[in-house]
Amino acid sequence: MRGKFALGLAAAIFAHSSGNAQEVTLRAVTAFAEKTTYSRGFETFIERVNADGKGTIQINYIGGPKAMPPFEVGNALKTGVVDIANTTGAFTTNVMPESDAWKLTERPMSELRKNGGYDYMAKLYAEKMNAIFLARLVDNNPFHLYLNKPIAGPDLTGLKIRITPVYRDFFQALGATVVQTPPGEVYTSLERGVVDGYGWPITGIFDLGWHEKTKYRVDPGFYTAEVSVLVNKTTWDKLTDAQRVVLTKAAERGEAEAISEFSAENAKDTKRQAEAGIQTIKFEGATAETYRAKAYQAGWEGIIKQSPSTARKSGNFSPRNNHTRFVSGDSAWRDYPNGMGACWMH
Ligand code: 173
Repeated sequence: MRGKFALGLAAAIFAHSSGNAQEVTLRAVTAFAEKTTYSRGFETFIERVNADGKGTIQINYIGGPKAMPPFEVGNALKTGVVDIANTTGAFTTNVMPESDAWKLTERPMSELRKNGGYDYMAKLYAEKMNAIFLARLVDNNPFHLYLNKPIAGPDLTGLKIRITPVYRDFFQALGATVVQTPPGEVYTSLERGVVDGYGWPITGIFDLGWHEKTKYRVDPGFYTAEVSVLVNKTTWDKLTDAQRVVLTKAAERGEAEAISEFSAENAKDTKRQAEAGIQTIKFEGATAETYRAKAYQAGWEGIIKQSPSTARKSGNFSPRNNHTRFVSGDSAWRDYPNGMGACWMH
């Protein structure tokens, strides 16, 4: 009797489309503005699922930050308020501090899928966010510092810079005063002079008109942007194999396309920034190396600080050696017997 009721209820929640018990509809949100650079891959993913999944699985795209603030998406996904989300680790640190660590990866997803790095992160997403890490749709896409005041070297003393968790430790290490905002507040922050600059990847500054309020880009870039599709695990566990196949196929396709897509996008937006009059402040030689090394050192230290109960550092933080390690049992990276923890990151 009880079992029957429970089953009936599950079916009622789940098969909420058109009386067809075989077809399920998932609710989706994106943490980035609709139809902009960092939502586009997800929108293509949804189109593919909805085309391929007719009669099996459909996605109801609720929308972007107008529907849900970016920093709330992780929790909404975890609790099942939404079934599927397009977001980035920096926006979900309230639910899982280690999610921001994707920025420190220096290998493509195709390798991380093979060397254990993906498996390790996926396990953390399942445990801490009740999430299936389905596909990374942004890869090969560095972050940069954008400014309205010139700097002579890697010193941000006296400057106010817009950040998310991605940039906090690095920009603070360079002396900046930092102000966290979602992307939707960058334009007005620049316009009102609340900030002198901001962190953002190489692509996408044209989407919300920031080029109008940006004078300089600092080179080189640092880290790598990650934007990914997550599925609520409770929802996932209830799907049939056929429904999962539709999602997985679209996910694999999107992830495989990311590297070449962003190669092209990176080149396109770099050119477009120059054409829009954005000047490059270019650090070279040893200055560039120190700048990037500082980014990774501060980034690693920040991740470890965020995960103090489980993480411990051994060796030093230079990104090109194999000494950066989490060594406790359940933190983001462990010192795998073959050096995996170090090798998949570096
Ligand atoms: O700057 C940001 O808002 C941010 O953290 C981010 C992350 C991935 C892609 C684009 C922006």
